Amino acid sequence: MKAAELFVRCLENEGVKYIFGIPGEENLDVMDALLDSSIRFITTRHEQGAAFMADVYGRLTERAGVCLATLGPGATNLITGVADANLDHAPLVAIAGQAGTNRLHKESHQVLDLEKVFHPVTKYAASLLEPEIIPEVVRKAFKLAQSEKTGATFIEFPENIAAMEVEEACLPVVFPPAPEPPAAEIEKAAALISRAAHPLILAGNGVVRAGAWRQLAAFAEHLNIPVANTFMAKGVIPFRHPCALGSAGLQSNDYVGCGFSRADVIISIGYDLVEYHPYLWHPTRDRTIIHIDQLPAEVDAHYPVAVGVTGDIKHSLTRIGELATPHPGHHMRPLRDRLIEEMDQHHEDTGYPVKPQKIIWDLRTALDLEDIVICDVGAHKMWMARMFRCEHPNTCIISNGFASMGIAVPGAIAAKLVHPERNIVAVTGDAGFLMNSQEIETAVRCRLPIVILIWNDGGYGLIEWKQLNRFKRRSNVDFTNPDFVKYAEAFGCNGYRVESTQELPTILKAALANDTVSIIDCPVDYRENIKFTEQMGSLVCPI
Ligand SMILES: Cc1ncc(C[n+]2csc(CCOP(=O)(O)OP(=O)(O)O)c2C)c(N)n1
Repeated sequence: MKAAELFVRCLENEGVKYIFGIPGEENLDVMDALLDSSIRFITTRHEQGAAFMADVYGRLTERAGVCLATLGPGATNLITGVADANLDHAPLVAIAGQAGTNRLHKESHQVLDLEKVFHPVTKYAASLLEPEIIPEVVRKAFKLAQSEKTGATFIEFPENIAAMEVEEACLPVVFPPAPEPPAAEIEKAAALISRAAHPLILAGNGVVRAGAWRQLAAFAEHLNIPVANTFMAKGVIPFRHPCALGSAGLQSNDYVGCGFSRADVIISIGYDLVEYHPYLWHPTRDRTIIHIDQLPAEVDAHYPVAVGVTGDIKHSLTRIGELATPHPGHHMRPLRDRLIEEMDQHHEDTGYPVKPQKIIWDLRTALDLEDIVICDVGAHKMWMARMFRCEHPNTCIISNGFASMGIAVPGAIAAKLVHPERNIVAVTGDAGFLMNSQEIETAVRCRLPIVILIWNDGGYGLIEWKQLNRFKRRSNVDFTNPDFVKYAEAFGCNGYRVESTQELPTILKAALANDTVSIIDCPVDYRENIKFTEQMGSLVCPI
């Protein structure tokens, strides 16, 4: 068969259902072979959108999302989304066309050394320089993307190789089990936890990747230990659970920060340093840290590990839970109570523009607990991370490793493909929305009814917040917006503008009931940002 056909067979063999991307001149054979495949190609309007779709597909399924571009500019357009997946540990395989091998040695139209370009943003980058290596390269790209720590890989496919004949077969797909944690480390960890006066759990995205959230909740409940989660681990313990302290990750003081100050033993579970710098939650460097993860800890002066329990997280939690002595009560309960008071504080507020807390309240009320929100990056993300309650993991997706703006709209499209039965909402700033808003055409064309909720402040809100905190003045953060209702209508979507705070719940309900894409322009009152900083600046810990 043709090498391009073998390549597509190998992708099918890996269980690939969708490829997100843009065809080009240098992948004609692959695009043609896809016509005879079970794989559905989702044609996007920008390669960055395709990469973000693959990124979020990977987060929601634990199987690599796949994106495809042509050589040169198509491939470089993929990079932001690929880097996002890699640093956030989302499994993703990126594919790019390449010029024929007979012109790679010289200056040549659209040619870049893509293996080198992708090297810093992937775990593995390879070129298909011989048709015979296709089964190995594809298997390796998927195996590495899908093994801890999951991330991005890259395959470059020169056009002359794609057109060659080859006789090879795809390799069997095997998922190696996570290794057993060593018994001695489990015993040491259990002893430290039993002796602790104020233990605290820090749960990260690795708990989601390991599918270990039930074991985490059982562990916390049985031992009576409070749990702080990173932004990327929202929902790993249901927020209604009395042990849940909420999200850690804001760079300012917060109630959850009081928990870290008070804790003597911090049990980090599936936590990646990229999610929340250790110097922010462990400035004193003097607490006992127990590291529970599939892999040994990254080196960091503020993350000195007393005991590292590496191996299957589910197994580690169950075994340590059996051995450790439960604690009598969780003294950090007031931290949770204070956070809940704040979440409830503005739910009847009628001030306009709408306060962030009120938008979150109305959104949470409008959605079912299994519905999914994809957050973009900005001030809205900080509010959502802190105040949007999640009862299930992967119901509020936040990019907090690479933290790239522009993920929400394409991410919501991928989420709708994975979970057509759930409501999917992209929560985005006005700036992040316009970075990839062209993908609403993709959503409309593919009949994927998502809701896009724009927090409109006419500027780069988060940056303004930081500037005001640091310098008490603003530098170059303002812009003007198009009329988002007309913009929506031009794409064939339903557009809404929130003219008064009272109408937000009705608009959300109407938008969620639509069978096409809905865009809600919601003016937001970001004076709350500075108020929040001041409030947290004078925070007196309630424990
Ligand atoms: C691609 C990218 N460019 C720049 C940044 C830096 N950045 C972080 S938040 C932000 C402002 C976001 O503004 P907006 O989307 O309107 O959201 P808001 O902060 O107003 O809620 C910027 C510029 C980034 N994280 N990603």
